[in-house]
Amino acid sequence: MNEKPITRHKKLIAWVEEWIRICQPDNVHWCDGSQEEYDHLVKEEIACGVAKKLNEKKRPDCILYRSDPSDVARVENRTYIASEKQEDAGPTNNWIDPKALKKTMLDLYKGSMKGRTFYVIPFSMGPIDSPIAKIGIEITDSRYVVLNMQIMTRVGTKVLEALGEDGEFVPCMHSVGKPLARGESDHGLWPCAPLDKKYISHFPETREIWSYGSGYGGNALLGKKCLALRIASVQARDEGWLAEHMLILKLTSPEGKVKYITGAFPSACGKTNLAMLIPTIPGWQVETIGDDIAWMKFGKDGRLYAINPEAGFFGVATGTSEESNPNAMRACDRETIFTNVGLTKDNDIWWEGMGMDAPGKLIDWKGNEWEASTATAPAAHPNSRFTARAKNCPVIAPEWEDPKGVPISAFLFGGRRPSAIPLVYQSFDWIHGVFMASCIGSEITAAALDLKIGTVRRDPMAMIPFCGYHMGDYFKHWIKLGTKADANKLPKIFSVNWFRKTREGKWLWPGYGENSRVLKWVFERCDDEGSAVKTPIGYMPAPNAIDTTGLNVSADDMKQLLSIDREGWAREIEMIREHYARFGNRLPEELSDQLIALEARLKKV
Ligand code: GTP
Ligand code: SPV
Ligand code: MN
Repeated sequence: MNEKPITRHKKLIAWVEEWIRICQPDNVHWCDGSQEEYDHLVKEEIACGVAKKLNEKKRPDCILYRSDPSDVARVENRTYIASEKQEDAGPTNNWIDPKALKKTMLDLYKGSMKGRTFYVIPFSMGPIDSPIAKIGIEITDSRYVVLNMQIMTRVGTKVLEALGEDGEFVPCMHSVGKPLARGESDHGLWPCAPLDKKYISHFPETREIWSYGSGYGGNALLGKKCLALRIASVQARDEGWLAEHMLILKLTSPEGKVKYITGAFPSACGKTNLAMLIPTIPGWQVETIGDDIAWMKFGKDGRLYAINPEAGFFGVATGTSEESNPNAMRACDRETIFTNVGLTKDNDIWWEGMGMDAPGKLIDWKGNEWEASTATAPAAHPNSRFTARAKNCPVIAPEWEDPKGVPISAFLFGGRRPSAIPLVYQSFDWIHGVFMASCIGSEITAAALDLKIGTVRRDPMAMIPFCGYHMGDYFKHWIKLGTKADANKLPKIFSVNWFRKTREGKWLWPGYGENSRVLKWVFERCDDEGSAVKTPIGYMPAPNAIDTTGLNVSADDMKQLLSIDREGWAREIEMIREHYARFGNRLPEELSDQLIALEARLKKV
């Protein structure tokens, strides 16, 4: 145990001491980020029964957790942006007065760590030597959080060294909210508080994060959505950069030319899969820079450079298979934490869509016996996850930790849209692209606990749950960045939709590796090559511009994927109008003008 601070940062020490007084833990440990520390914590978790060691031969250094059934995903209706003024949180965020919220939460934090250890996790979002990186310090009483943070971020003494005696950090406070009485144990169960006691709170003006009651994913690994998106988006607005819910991939052509492309899709809509894709078209190569978050700043050359602030993948397990994403499968061969998947008889893992039948009887994510033939519910929770190290991904790009980032050529925006939205189209210019991104819609997935799965909601830039301020101002920020920049050096903007369905509910587009065909067209468009036709909605691939050699999609289906559905777009216009009405006078005029212009163009033809 490192009980004493391994830093001389006075403000940090004072902050930690204050929380120790409030939370009254039994022990304190400053994390050094070492392998020994990781191994020791794993041993403790296995000894107390909350984690299970997996088959060492099949999955070396892997463990399995089963969470509480009430604590399986982000909880959007318990997530707060507590800005001083309500209007600054905007219509898409939950707001509580920061003083009132702190009072409520302080009452909850009082004595909340009794019987537990108080861990201090110094972490860096981004390579420690990157000018784009930021340091956070997370306090937590969850060993699950410490272990996951060790994979997802850069943790430990080296971060404190970089922080020095007066460096800036984002304070991140977390407790699972389940104090233990003397002699009481968790009995091998996942500790958390009931839903109405969970708070995932952000104080944007003071750049603080307070999380209480949940141990799962984005609710508890505070570097991820809380810091790297909700707080960072506010910092990015103030400092003139972008913090986005985007994958970053490196695309190499058969001629060896390289372009970096980002993609913003809502939760569980295909970022990890696209970031690790294996192209089906010969000679093309995709490598991964990041799978969930991009921080982007303009370089001296006027181009936009992106880093992946994370060091691992907190990926959706369900549906990941040797066929759909072999690179993700390889990344979780070793040193991986699995959460809420099925456990096989030989201590391996299994989930729906893994590409093979369940091997006999399993233990499901709730800890019950499970058999495929009699099961009434899935063995793995639909939002079950793997936490894997980026370095274990076979296609991680050698430059993924380049401190200056990689120059971005294109932004893709998309969502799950069974109808209307074509496979791909390109914006006329930056503002039109911002317009497209601002009205992206997507069917809701299982990544958030409290929403109705399957209904289409508008999710601008895939940031609805993650923008830390008024979304109208966020649109303004996007417009301003583009207006100030050299238009020729800005990323080109595309809308993509891998999720079109037939009337019978079958996928119209095979997706996954076949998405490389769309990437190829995007690549060519970035060089002003690749033929396109100007349509009312944007530039669309000219007939035969998408390489369909060897593709098993009929010409009719291809036509449907790349046509403009008049009725669908008429409905779309109405839905965008409704969506825009939410932002009142904080909706930039440029965007309402874009909507009027789109409507006029659609009527003309
Ligand atoms: P978060 O980690 O929640 O942000 O999700 P993500 O955007 O990284 O989504 P991910 O790549 O994990 O995919 C989520 C689900 O969508 C998985 O079940 C995938 O199998 C499925 N999926 C991904 N790409 C495609 C695609 O091109 N076509 C189809 N039909 N499904 C896809
Ligand atoms: C998402 O929901 O977009 C995720 C998973 O990437 S979580 O870390 O829980 O936010
Ligand atoms: Mn995500």
